[in-house]
Amino acid sequence: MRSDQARPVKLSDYHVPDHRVTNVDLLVTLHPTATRVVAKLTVERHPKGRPAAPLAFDGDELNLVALTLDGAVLAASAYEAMPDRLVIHLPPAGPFTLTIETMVNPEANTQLMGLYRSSGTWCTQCEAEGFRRITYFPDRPDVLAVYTTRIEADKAEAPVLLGNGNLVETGDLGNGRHYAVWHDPHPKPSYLFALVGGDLASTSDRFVTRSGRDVALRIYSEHGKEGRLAYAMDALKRSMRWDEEVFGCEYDLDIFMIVAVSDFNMGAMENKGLNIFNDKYVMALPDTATDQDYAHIEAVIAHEYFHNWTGNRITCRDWFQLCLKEGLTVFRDQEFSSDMRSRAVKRIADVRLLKAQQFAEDAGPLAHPVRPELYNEINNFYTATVYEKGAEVIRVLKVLLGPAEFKTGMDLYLARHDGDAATIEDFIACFAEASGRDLGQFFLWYRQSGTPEVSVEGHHDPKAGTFSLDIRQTLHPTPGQPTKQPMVIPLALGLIGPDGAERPLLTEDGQSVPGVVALTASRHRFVFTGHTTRPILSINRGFSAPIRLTTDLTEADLQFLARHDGDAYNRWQSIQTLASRFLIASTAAIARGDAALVSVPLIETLGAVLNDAGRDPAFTAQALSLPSEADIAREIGSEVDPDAIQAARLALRRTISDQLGDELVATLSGFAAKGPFAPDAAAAGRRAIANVALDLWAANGTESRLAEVERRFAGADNMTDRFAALAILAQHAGTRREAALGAFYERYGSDPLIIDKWLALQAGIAEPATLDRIKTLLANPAINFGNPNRLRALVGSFAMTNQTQFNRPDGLGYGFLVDVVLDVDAKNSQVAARLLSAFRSWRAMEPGRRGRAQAALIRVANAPSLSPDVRDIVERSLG
Ligand code: 0A1
Ligand code: ZN
Repeated sequence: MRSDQARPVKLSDYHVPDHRVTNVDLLVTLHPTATRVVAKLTVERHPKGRPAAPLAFDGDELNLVALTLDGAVLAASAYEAMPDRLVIHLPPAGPFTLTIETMVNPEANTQLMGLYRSSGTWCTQCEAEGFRRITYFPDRPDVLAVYTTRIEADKAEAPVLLGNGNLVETGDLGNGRHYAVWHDPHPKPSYLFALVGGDLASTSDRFVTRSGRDVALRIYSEHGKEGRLAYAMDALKRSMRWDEEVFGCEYDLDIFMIVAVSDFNMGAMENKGLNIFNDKYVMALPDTATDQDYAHIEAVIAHEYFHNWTGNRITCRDWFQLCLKEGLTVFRDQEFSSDMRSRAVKRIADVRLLKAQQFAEDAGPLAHPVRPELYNEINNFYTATVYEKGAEVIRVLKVLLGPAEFKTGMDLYLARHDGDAATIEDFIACFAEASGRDLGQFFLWYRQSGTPEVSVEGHHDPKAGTFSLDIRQTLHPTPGQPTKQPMVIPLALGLIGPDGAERPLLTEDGQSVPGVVALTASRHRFVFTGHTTRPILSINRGFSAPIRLTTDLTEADLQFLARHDGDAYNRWQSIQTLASRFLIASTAAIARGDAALVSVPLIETLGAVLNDAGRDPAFTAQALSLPSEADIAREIGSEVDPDAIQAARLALRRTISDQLGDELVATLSGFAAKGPFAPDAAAAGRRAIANVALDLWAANGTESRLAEVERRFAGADNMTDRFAALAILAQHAGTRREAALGAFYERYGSDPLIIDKWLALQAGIAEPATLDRIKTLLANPAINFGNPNRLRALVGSFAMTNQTQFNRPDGLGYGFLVDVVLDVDAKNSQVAARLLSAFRSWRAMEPGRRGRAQAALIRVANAPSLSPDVRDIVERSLG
């Protein structure tokens, strides 16, 4: 498998390909088990390649049927065809045509890479190295070719035949067969190739670009599900308009298609003109999707569409540059959602995700730079670090340069590199040139892994009227990086007077400074004047840098900021910091054998937040959502006892429930649903605050309160409210819970995407009986756990979110995950490797759990015949 390059693959070993392909003519004859692929390739030596190099194309489990060069059959001694490689020993010096015939079995393709079948539909997934499972090819992103794809199939089995680019021809072949020819004029790397064949339903629309191109829009799904595509279509049209208006990016083909399939390893894929989606990120109706689903659909539709420029028109030179397209495109989709919804609430949601996923990755054995320098298996680098931190790094750049220079740099990048396979250096050079700045130190954000820790101390000198800040930064060693250099860290800040008014930032010589300071060294002192009374510091506003921040802000300061900070993000952060500090202390008390603590200031602050809910309901919902158990574990950092954390958190929830009952009821009635369901941000915000209030109100488990939740579950007229009520009931053991879970299954049992919600909810129940419940569900023959979404919903949710049960002290949670990973690995190694990465924080556990996690990982390492994907994760996890 994939033996073209020595493993590990190193960025420093990059060299241009010896041969490149400029034109690809494909004939694909679809058959469930024996699909024939004839690839006619125009090949030439790369002028910078090694002059006498043999031709060596990649393959993966391929079966060569025929091979000709310029029409002539090659002698057996002239080439070597293996499942993973085709070598032609003495290829001609000038351009030539290579015709390669291979036979593949889509039905047997359980890896879901290359050409496979999902519910009878033929579809492809070629990123990162899937094209080599279809035909022999230099399957690397710096080989750009023009593709023409002719697809032939049985009309009844596949009335719909789709490819990249524009449709140029269709016709009848007789015998119930037909064909379609698609031509994509834009040169592209093989990972953006796609085709689809099947009996699909669709919905259509049109979009006229700003220069007048009339684009047909089409979204395909299984029959019977086409009624759920309207929101995705709406999100697509909004994305197309927004990208023209904000980034100046216009669509460049006559048709744009999205196909929703039910078996997919990731979220979605940006194939040129033919995006293929996990159906979870396409289909939504008020009765089937939650507000969160709607928001995800909007974001993923936008993300894939935005790749048309950042990823497709400008692609990556090699896979080390993955963040060039992914970080930038996440940044773009975040900006889009911010413009569509509330910017502050979106920022809070993004930072929550970043901390939960990326900070956890950065703190453990799987830490890697945003641009890695070495990999064994590229599939394992589609990570929160490449995506989410990759987006944060671009945000840091924007804060450092300011919006105008950032835009100039971005425009230059889009103009200069259109048609290129580019690098991060190319990208940053555009911003350096546009701004005239040296971005050498900034580049460390791409090279150094780990989350910078920044500590801030404020000193007020009333006599001198100064307020000074002493700031230090530290970056701890991470795998492969024992020593680090100081980073450039922009900190947006404000100084607030006791009256709540923002004070001007004045330096010692009386100069007014903008609201951002940049750290460049390990230590800095900033002195501000004009402060005869002590100001309250608001720092890292809007999460201007992705750092772990500690400050000497007191509890009273944080309470003050929670009410008065003009920066909404920091109002939220202050509440989180208050809650987090309290929960860490309470956890320690419980671990010592004492009772859980009580915090009057925290309860007061939450009460004030609730009373102010009308100002921004969606914000208030975020403000009232306490740090998760995993958040607290991450803050504690070592010797973690998940049971103590859970006890502390549950005790706080009970206190809130008991002491803020009246405020919670008032919120509940104040935000009761009005009128028919609408998925917009304002209506979603009202549902969010009502459901957070309901959850906290019921948290003390009072019979009457749970009965009210049950009533709301039964009476809900949309999935958001119904599922929120079910999630509350699921936290309280007893017949009420089981009845509600049963009723939900009864109603939605035939709808796999909704069953995923039901599975995930049960996987998250924080009780010892959960493991047996999961095992029983996994054995349920009515549920297809061969489907990645089902498996992730049950097993992935358990391992990633159920802190106490995955990390059971007896190690049975770890053992279960290992059993599943080893079983799944042979069928779908990407999904197995992702599940295994749930061990990423094992070293932070207390010694008992740590020992059991290590033993579980060693069991994986010692298993016979691991995939490269799982081998890579287990070796790095133990390393
Ligand atoms: N480029 C896609 C992500 C993706 C990556 C790999 C895949 O198959 C292994 C599929 C999709 C995106 O960023 O959306
Ligand atoms: Zn992407």
